[in-house]
Amino acid sequence: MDAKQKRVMTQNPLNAEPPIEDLRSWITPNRSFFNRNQGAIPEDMIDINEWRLTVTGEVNKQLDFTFPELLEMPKVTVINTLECSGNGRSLFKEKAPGNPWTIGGVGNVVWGGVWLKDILMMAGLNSHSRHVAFEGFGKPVGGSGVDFIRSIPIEKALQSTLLAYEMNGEPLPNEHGYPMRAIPLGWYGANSVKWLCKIVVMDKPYEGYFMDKAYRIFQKGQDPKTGEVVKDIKVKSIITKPLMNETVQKGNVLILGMAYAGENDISKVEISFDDGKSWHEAEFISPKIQYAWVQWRYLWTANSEGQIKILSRATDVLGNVQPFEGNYNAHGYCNNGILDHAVTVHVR
Ligand SMILES: Nc1nc2c(c(=O)[nH]1)N[C@H]1C(S)=C(S)[C@@H](COP(=O)(O)O)O[C@H]1N2
Ligand SMILES: [Mo]
Repeated sequence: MDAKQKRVMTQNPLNAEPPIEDLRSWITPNRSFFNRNQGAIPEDMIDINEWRLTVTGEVNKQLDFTFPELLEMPKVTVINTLECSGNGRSLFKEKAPGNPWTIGGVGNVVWGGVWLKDILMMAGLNSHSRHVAFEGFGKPVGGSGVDFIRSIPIEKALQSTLLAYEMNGEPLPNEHGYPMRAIPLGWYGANSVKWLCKIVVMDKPYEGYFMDKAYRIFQKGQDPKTGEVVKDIKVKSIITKPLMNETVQKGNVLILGMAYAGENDISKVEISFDDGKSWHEAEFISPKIQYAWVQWRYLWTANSEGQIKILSRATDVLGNVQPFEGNYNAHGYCNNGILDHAVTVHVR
């Protein structure tokens, strides 16, 4: 049987989500990883001999790294779940503009690269080094017409931000940011600048469209800039089996899913068949490590025929519990609502 294709939401720029079946493996294969682009993917792959990673701004000395120089630095591999903040948008009861993601705007990958910290230490920081801005290639298309630049606080840059050049053991595919992308671990995809070429250390957050207008959580009528910046991934669980509206046989039914909470570990996942009146604990069936989602399963005995709604609820180690309804906002970001992610099945 042929593998199902991704669901393309827009072709240019490319925005696409994998079939839900592809989210059933703990590691997401490169070909099944979602695509999210504000602009065009570089038509010709960046020439690795020409490419430099420039580190500038509030540093003691500007540095230009060649790709081989970065390969010689200590290599780290990290398993990290990357989710687009718009994931789950189409599941909000109220419509929000943007790509109509269901649950597939997320994937878990073995990233290989170098710590941003190592590079910043080589450049040398000073008391004005407060934020780190990432600039990537990528021709702007569509409404915004501006470059994709994002900045993160220096603390995050020094603690847990990877500069990745490998995705599941392969060089980063062109559409996923070849030759390098920034990955603030456990944070939403918007912070993961692809086709990275310049790092600017700044004394304040970078100001621009993708910092101040897009990727802010605000309500209609509110000034976007007063909203919270999209940063760390919120606690969430998804059901990957059965599929929405699937027909299942009476008897034993295997329920599978993933749970993740960005920087925090998941402590439990529970399942409900009665709209949240009673909960049953699911079992973890994958490795459980920081920044990576955990796979869970629940073996359900479906006793009666008819339509049943399956709910899943994740809790992280800090006690954050997935809410019944996601916090609706103008751009439809960060939907982690339990009800919005319920799966209805028909028992025969
Ligand atoms: N240069 C650049 N980097 C980018 C983007 C972009 O449009 N241009 N999109 C961001 C967003 S919103 C997400 S969710 C992720 C998506 O990465 P992917 O296409 O590899 O899934 O890349 C981020 N990095
Ligand atoms: Mo995103």
